[in-house]
Amino acid sequence: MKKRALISVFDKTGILEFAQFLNQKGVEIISTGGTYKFLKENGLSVIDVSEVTNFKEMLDGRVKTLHPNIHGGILAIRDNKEHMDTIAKEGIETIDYVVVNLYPFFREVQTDKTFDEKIEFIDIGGPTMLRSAAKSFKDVIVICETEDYEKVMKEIENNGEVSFETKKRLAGKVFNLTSAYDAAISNFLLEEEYPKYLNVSYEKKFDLRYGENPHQSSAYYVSTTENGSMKDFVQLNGKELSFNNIRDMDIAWKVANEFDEIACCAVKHSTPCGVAVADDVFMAYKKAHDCDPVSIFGGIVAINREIDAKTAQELNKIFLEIVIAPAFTDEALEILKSKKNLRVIKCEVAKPQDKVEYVKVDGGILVQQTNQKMIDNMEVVTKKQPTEQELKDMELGMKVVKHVKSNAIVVVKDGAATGVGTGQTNRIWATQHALEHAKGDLESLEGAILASDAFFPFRDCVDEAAKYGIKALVQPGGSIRDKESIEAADEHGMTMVFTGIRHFKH
Ligand code: 93A
Repeated sequence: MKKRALISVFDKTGILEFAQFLNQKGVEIISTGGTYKFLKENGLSVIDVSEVTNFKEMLDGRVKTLHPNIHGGILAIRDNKEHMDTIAKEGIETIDYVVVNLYPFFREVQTDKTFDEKIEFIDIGGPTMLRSAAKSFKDVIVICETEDYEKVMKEIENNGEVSFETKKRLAGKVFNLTSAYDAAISNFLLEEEYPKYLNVSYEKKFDLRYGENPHQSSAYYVSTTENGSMKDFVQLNGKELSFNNIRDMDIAWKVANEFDEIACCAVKHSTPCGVAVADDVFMAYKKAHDCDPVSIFGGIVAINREIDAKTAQELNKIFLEIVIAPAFTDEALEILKSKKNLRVIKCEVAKPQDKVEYVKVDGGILVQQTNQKMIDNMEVVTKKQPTEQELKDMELGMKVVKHVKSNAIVVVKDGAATGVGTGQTNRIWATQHALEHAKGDLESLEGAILASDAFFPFRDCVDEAAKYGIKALVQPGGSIRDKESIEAADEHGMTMVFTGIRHFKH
């Protein structure tokens, strides 16, 4: 019996070649409105789908292919005699290829089109045909992505048929797509109720060489429904990005974007190891670098302004994995490009857009709103008041601790995070680490502030900070022993500010 292909594609890329190929193999082509017109205009002999359904396309195209003559032809099991008799009796012929790509809901939902216009991009007939064909994959070759035309043509050319394995894989891809497609629609309609009715919808951006370690396979996916910096960056130079690179770059960019002023953040192993603000880009980098000249080696540097030649020269003095910024002067780019492997990333300055984030646990997933509230209000709880500079440094400190794994303590002086205590299992160790690191060769940390991501459980952190000459502290407050910490601060002649907002990052 003559083979038939049903082709209905929104994206016409590559379809002419593929349809011509099938046609040469003696396959009859059936098509919907736009696809029919396109193929016909290009000289192919095509049958209009309405000839198969005996129905005109109706309701502005909402009903084109939703018909038993289509779905019977796809779903009938070929080696089931009863099925074949049934369709024969109804005058339905089998369909052996289904080639469909959907209305671009993923893309359109992110535009500024109206709500009603977006609704019209919900494809109904397309997913229905795809799902029918995918269920019938033993009998029907189903293609939902333009990139698969080539593969199918090759197999037919070489083997005269498409293997079971390929057919199964093509069917799997259909359900992968349709589930993401439906998830995107549900997220669009239920967005206000995030994360209560969240459905995960991602599409692959690219495969990665490996995951955190070389023996772990890995890929990078981006949201189909949400915007965000890590979706649209452009790589201008350097080696291919790795799993760890993208993760670190995301953190560096988030920290840099906490600031309206010129800011630089260096990240190493998903922890900020240098953060600074300054009046110019060069100084912001220099200060961030000097926070921790050891850890920044092999790190990632994010700057929230255009990078100039002078800064590029300075960046090139050490080995870095990535430099990320919204722009580069031509000269700066040339300088950075002289390092063949250095990944240079251009990314628009933007506050993080994710409304929710996930943490994977074995067999489950935790979903929460993203941490978007920095401070409730700056309440001075000691006799001593903070100076203007201390207040500024406290704000910087909170912006950094927010992105540092708990227990997190950050020491800040004159617009630079000079000590970062991260991921310790108790607060006093984090405090000691941050203080010791910030001190370096200095006599005292006088003039620096110390920021904590969560309340001090005891007065010991305050006492420890006092030993190093710290005179100002910022923390959320909220411990049952707050009084003891306040007393300690007063005893040492320190100022302490409560912010009211905890920034655990586990
Ligand atoms: O409006 S639909 O949901 N109703 C249908 O019956 C139907 N059949 C195919 N959308 C439908 N399609 C979609 O039309 C396909 O998924 C494809 O994206 C598009 C191709 O239309 P045309 O051939 O007119 O360009």
